[in-house]
Amino acid sequence: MNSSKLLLTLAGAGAAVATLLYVPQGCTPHKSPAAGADAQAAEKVYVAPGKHDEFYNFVSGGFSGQMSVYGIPSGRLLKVIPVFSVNPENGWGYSEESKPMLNTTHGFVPWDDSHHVQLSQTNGAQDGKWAFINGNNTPRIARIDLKTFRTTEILEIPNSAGNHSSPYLTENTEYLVAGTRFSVPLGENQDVPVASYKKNFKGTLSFIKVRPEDGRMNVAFQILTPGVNFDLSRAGKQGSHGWFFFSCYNTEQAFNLLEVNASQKDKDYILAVNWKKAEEYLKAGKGKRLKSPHAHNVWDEKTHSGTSTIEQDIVQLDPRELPGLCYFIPCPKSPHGTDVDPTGEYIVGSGKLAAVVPVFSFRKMLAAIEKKDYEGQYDSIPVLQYENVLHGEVKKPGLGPLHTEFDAEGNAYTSMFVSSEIVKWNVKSLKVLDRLPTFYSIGHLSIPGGDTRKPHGKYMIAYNKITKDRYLPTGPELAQSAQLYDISGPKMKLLLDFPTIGEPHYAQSIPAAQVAPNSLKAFKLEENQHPYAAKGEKFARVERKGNQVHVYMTAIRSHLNPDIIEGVRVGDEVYFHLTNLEQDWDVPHGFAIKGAAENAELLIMPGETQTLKWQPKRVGIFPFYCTDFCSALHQEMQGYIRISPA
Ligand code: CUK
Ligand code: CUA
Repeated sequence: MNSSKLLLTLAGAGAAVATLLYVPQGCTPHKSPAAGADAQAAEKVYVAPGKHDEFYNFVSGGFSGQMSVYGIPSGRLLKVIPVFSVNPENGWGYSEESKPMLNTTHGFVPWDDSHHVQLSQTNGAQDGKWAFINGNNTPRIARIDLKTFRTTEILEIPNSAGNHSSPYLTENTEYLVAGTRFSVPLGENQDVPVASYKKNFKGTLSFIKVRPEDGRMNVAFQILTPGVNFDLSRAGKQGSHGWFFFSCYNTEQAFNLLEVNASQKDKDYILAVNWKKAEEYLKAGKGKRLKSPHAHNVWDEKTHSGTSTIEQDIVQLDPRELPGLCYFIPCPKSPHGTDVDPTGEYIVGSGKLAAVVPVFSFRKMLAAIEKKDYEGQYDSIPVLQYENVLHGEVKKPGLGPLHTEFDAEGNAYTSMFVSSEIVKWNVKSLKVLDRLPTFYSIGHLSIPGGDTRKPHGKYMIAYNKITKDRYLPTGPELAQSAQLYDISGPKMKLLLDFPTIGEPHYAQSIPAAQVAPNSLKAFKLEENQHPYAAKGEKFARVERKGNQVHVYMTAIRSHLNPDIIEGVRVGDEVYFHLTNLEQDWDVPHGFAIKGAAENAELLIMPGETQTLKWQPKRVGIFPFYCTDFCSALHQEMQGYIRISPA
């Protein structure tokens, strides 16, 4: 059955289920035969009022461009962290301080499509310092600091389009990678016919170095590749540390995937990259320095502001000239996920259109490389022989395998998009142990620590592409959905559904105990080095510089100061620099002004300064106020600004 047919069938089934389950008001619902089982599930996900969840779950927002944070097992939404898209709720991308964070070489780009979350690791285990997420559309990687749950760095990836194979990382967070999905022409002359694809279009794999002390990222080097499409990637671990594995499709190098089917070949590839070798080549001065402007945006916690610089150069390595750097492993039918098990020995390929799940052996790969046991070359890069690298195949796994994660007992869990199920199998024996449907059409799945050397197991979360009848209908546009499973026993068990913000692709979870104790409560006012901070009510004032009016405003329960502003004219640029003087946890103040079309509100955390720019266009009296109910006298936190004729 082809995938669209199956999807239609699923949709049909969904509608039927909806008809069965929808109980109009006034009817008595039938007692569900599964009531006993449901009560057990409820007990497992119930987190009593005032109690905390066991795990944080960081979920990519897909086309919302954000990251959301849930508690597991309750499925409660704790926070939406704005990353690549503006967020009027707290002024991200609207405040003068956060605007530079969304700068790129294309200018201000306040939207993206974020697919994959990666939590930082030390010695192959989660360390709770940072979360990384990719921007797929305008190629970027962001770093979120888990002390503040804020985006503190965004790096644009040069020579890339569709930053999909990203931001997977090595087991000491030495490198993050960013593999380009769309091959594109590189360099100065990009005005070429699309039909010249084979000649002019190239792929790149970026290796981003992460500075251990503060997480700061920079492009260490790029590997030039043939014009294929890179999809996903994973680093080796333990024995295979030093290698990275990238799945790629369209090895036909077709530029029109509709007319020329990109899946006509029986096998595409997983590209194995020896990044330790790359480091040696770099040291020996082998790379080519290329002009590749890219934006690098960094948030400073002392000034509470972002700055954007355009960096110019990168070093590119060409594997055609550098032996031992790259090898292709054949992988059946349009591989999507490529995942490495906790031991680092097994590499799982997932051909979207394949009837088996191939599992490769790292040791066999090394042996084949040693013996130069190649089936040939692809664009001057050696291609290993499928059978010689294969550990074995999972037979009849289901339809449309996409992604695999692991538990601590040597088992793997693979998502099946087309047959809409999760299949549990044993990595050594390759035997299928269990399968369970998802509702509906699962994409990624995630086990806490399931991509590390030390999976925590216990839960698995499915991130589904289709919601249909799972919740009360909300018109044609529905929230997307996650499902929580108990995987502590031999059989998987569905516990809970919870809706997500945007399309959830990959997500990761971490024990709350590794993050919660470090969570910051307030910024220290005395450390505030914002150039326009007013660190006490006595510093509140208005200063004019030409046509710029700077309002140094303070907020503390329960007044804004100054609260009456006059002497401002149409044509002036008004900057409201708000400093929140509070030092108590959970006392933000908000700020908004009538008719400020170019802005949203500000939400200023204790000890912090943020700026709203306003260009008044008409004469009048304009009220402003605090938007966050902060005390019994919150409604008194208000004021007026008078705008006079130019
Ligand atoms: S992709 Cu979304 S289901 Cu962008 Cu990681 Cu596989
Ligand atoms: Cu401050 Cu309401």
